[in-house]
Amino acid sequence: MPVTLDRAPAAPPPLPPRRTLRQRYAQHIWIGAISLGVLVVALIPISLGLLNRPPASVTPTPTAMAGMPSASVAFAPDIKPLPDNLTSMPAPQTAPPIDRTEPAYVKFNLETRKVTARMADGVAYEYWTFNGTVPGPMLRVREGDTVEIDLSNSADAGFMHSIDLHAVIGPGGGASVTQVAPGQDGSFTFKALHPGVYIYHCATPVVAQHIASGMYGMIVVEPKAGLPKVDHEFYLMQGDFYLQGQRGDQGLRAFDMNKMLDERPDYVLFNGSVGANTGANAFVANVGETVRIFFGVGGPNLSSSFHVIGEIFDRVYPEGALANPATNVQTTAVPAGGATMVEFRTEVPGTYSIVDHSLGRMEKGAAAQIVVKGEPDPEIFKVIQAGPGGSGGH
Ligand SMILES: [Cu+2]
Repeated sequence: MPVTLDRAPAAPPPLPPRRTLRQRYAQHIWIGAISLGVLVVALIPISLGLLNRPPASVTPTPTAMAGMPSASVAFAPDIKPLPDNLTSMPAPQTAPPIDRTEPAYVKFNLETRKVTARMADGVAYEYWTFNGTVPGPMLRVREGDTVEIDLSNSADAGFMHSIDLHAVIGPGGGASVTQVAPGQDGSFTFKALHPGVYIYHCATPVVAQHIASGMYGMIVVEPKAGLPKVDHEFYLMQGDFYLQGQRGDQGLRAFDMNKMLDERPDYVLFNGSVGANTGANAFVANVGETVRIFFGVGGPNLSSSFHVIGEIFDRVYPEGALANPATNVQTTAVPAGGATMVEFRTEVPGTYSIVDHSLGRMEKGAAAQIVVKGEPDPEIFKVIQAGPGGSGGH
């Protein structure tokens, strides 16, 4: 619109426009943006250099490290040569049935310590353990018992550790009073109020790292009347493990935090190593006997679809609750941080594989076996004509 100036007084010469705060800062924003652009352009060649670093399995040469020391270290997986005389961990300690009919004061001594051991052929790992095994020892008490837990952290453990037992009612399941430094002890008592199959684990941050290093085990609280007698009890726990390097890399491989956070385990294991309960280490029973498996999942991340190939669970005590079992079950879900108890009677001889039916995990080590010995029963299972493929398949 044109402006009429006829009756308007003569306007004073205009002042230079007063800049608003926004206008003044705009200048700085532009300068900042241009500077950022220059920085990005300058970084492109450096980034391309990073992408051209050697693959993870190749150790950078001293020359390459001189050029970009921090980047080279970040790309080199922490894999050391296999230790001499490498052995698997011993089998975890199991616990016999409770034969008491009265409550008692029961004391357990647990020691947290490092153990470097075989995880798979050609692969070693520095486990963090309760009492030197993965899982830790099976603890067993009776409903109504008063239980003392004495936790000592070995002097060379290198880290603080603790214990959270899911059978405990109290702060942190005990973990709030057992954060013990290397060389120190912590202890507490609790009353076992609820029967069930429970797990325990270290609960020191980063908790998942401690669990992924092997710090878990089982505590069974038998009901006052006890559990039905069976011929065999087996103790088995599943855990997922995250190692530096690529699948197939050999050596002493360190824990990989990023894989753990992404939930991409290299190994999913029963009782801490590949083959801990297969072949010569398989569980053994005879035809016509009753078998009970206490099965827990330490995790830290994966649940289990627990299944015995070629068997049907006569009874499953879902989630370790020792009342009202489900009957005639093929596969039962066991969450991370959970447990179950399953029972069945063996009917025909053979080798029965115990698996997590998320079967990709069997390729990562999640398998155990029960060898059942005895006479065939053709009425239950009879071969008419065997296929040429031998004993493979599911
Ligand atoms: Cu720990």
